[in-house]
Amino acid sequence: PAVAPAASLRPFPAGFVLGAATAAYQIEGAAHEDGRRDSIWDTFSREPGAVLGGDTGDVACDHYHRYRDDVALMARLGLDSYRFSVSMARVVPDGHTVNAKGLDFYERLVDELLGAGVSPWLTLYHWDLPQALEDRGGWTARETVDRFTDYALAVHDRLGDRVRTWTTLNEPFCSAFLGYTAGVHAPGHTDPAAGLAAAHHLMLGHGQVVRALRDRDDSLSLGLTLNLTVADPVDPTDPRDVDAARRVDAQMNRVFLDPIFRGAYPSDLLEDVRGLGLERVVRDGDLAVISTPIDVLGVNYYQGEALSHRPHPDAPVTEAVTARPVRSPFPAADGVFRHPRPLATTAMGWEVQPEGLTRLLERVHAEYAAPAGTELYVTENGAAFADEPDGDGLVHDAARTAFLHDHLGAILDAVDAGVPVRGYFYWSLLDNYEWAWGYSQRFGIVRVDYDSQERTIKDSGHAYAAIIAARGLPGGSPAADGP
Ligand code: GBH
Repeated sequence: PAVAPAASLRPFPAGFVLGAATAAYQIEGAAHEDGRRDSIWDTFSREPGAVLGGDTGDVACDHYHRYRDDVALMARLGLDSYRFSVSMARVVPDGHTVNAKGLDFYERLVDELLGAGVSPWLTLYHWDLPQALEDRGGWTARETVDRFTDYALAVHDRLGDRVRTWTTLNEPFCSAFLGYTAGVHAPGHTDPAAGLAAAHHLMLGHGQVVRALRDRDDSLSLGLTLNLTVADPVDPTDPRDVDAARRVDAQMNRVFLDPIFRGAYPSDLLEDVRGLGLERVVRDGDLAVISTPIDVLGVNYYQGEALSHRPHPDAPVTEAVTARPVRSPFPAADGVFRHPRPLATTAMGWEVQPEGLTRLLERVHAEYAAPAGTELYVTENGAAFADEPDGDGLVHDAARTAFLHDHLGAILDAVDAGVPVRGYFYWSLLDNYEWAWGYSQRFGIVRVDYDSQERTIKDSGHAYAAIIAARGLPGGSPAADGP
């Protein structure tokens, strides 16, 4: 698409943060260097059939050794902020003893970012629990909450003077229900009760860490990131489909939003999961800790979904990548089935639905963030496409540029509707290790050649850099400009 004239620029609000995100296990490599020991993903990725192609994060993007070049890339793109995660398995390899060399790495990274004028946005937990803790029950064990708190304080000891934004968890839905109930993520269990126990302990860990960090320094900006969805009934006139959509909303969105913002599990959810032992996991006082006020809520949005009470022949209950046995991530999954819609899809098969992001932000703002005075950010959004370099060595990923443009437009639609969204992080800065999909899926605005570790900014990266430089979105959708 031609460069839009300045007149048709749709500006971002003043101070709007434009950044990109990654996570430790997906990019760092150096899996056993400087004292790092196995996390649950090192174990899981070695289980036969767990990850496509048997791929592991042993080397990944070798970011552990190339972080300086990667920060230089961020500066070239003009990113305001970089959202990264700290590997718990690097900092407390045995689950409790602090490994100074692990912290050294994050100190080097943060100093490099600050030197380049890119503001660090730190996530404490993006799924890499030390295997030593999993051996004692992982997130189903209450003890993990205290180990997580001690770990967070150790990271704060080192970086508290230079990192302002601290989020505790990335997507507890995935840690709990993809890891302990669906079996598609580490540690690979398929147990509805375990998923619920894990979800509760993850949130308790979140609340306890927010309290501990706030006690130390009340100027920090604290919160967490949730992956939220827009659950629509396939047939809005069929009460059974409406109920399927309600259940998914309860088990993906409200199971986290309500305890965190309202200090209680939703009563319809408690009804749905009756008999799965949640009441034996929750102790007096837990919900007060979980609902400790937060400054920021990060929303990760990839797609919405249409739910029916009827199975669909083409839609699996979960994203099974290999032949390994899996089940639905929902602990109360009876009569809950996803149906595909006539929408464009990405290489993951995920539906492209930017207007869902507008609706989601409006709802989360009105029902949760605004009453609590919590700032809203989109901390992930992005797409995998099968993009390969062209004859010119460049990656002409027009579909990703359109995806980025349309989702930023959807955020501006929410802003126009009165939702004060504060920023956006594209997922991901780099092509990287896409969990159960291994290296088969590329989400980056920067291509990584896994043989040479060479980085190439894709067309979408250049487009994003132009948007950041202009502080606004060029008018018209690139998708609509095509033939
Ligand atoms: C995010 O998770 C992650 O934070 C990031 O690490 C990852 O690389 C990125 O997105 C791209 O995948 O209910 O079993 O059918 C993705 C969020 C939410 C995607 C749940 C899959 C459906 C799985 N996920 N979703 S299932």
